[in-house]
Amino acid sequence: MTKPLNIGMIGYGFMGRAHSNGYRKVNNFFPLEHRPVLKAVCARNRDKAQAFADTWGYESIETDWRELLKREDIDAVDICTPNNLHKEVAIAAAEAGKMILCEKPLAMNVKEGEQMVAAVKKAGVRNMVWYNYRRVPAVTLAKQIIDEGRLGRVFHYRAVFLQDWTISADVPQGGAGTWRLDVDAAGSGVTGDLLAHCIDTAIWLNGPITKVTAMTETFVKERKHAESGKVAKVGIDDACAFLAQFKNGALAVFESTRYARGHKALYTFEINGERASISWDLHDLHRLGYFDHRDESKLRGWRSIHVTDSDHPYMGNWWVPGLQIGYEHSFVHQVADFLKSLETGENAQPDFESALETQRVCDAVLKSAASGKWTDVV
Ligand code: SOE
Repeated sequence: MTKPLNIGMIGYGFMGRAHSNGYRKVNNFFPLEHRPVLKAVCARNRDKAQAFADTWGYESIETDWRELLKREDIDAVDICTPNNLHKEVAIAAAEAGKMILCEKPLAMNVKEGEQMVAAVKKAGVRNMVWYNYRRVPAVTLAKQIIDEGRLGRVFHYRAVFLQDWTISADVPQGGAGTWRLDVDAAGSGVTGDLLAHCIDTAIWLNGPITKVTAMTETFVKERKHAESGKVAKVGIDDACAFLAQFKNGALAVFESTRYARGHKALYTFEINGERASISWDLHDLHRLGYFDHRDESKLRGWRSIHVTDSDHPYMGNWWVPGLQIGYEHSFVHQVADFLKSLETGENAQPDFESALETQRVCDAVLKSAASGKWTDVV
């Protein structure tokens, strides 16, 4: 018999759906001691909360997150709100003794993140941040290849995350989905929303980033606010590019924008080492590019590894070799790893403390863009 883990979900947007889907599927594919039970979903709007509960099978609804935290039948709180609520909810959840699964980025800035880390440590509650791309099997395979030392010394890391959905000046700031354009709700633009993914993966694969130099641009300077209806200054970065150095000496180039016409969610990275290189592309997420200079020269070339074999990360739990999975499964894997952490006693990664490292890089990037200077990650 599996043990129930009662989930209280706060928020019901895109990520609320992605996480709920993960909770619902995980036990069908991963043998685990615990089983998520969709106990309650919380949103300010009662009708929307009820509609979400009906669609996803939540047993009950709340319209005030504080009431959700008071409930004794909730074991774990999933924070899927806009970023400006992460800190307050997470600290209150920790004080209420709840486990916390928080959507990325951890916080609006490092100061908030530090308070959140202190709160979960003090309360001794299990915690995790949803950086789902680590759990795409091809990305996890990249980690294994690197940890096996196959690349040798790493020289270069290159990552981009490109979108094009905010080019029109008619896209509002604030409101469902478009809160990502409102600096008061999001904290930053592409830096916290998209580069945070690239940075999390980069630190995981190649170690700490020590310094950065960045530039940002806000192409559309004013937008109507969806809630007030008033035209207001846009405070987020629409685009950001930065150079970085890792502690291991490798050089990095990162770029993100929501103005790359034709790209919807093009997250790619390439790593060049002394002996081998790796590349990955979210639009072809089940493949990993691998080049090994030690191959016999007449056969040497970039391999395109179809990461669907049963000895590839997570894949033994899905279909038969050759049949691929997709984006949604990265969330199923993250739930599986979280539930596994209840068995092992170790936090599933990244936990708040580890996600704070990504936040430190984001803050350094924004600071550097403002000052025009190289900035240490502190
Ligand atoms: C923004 O469009 C967004 O949905 C991000 O918020 C997600 O974190 C990213 O995975 C996809 O793009």
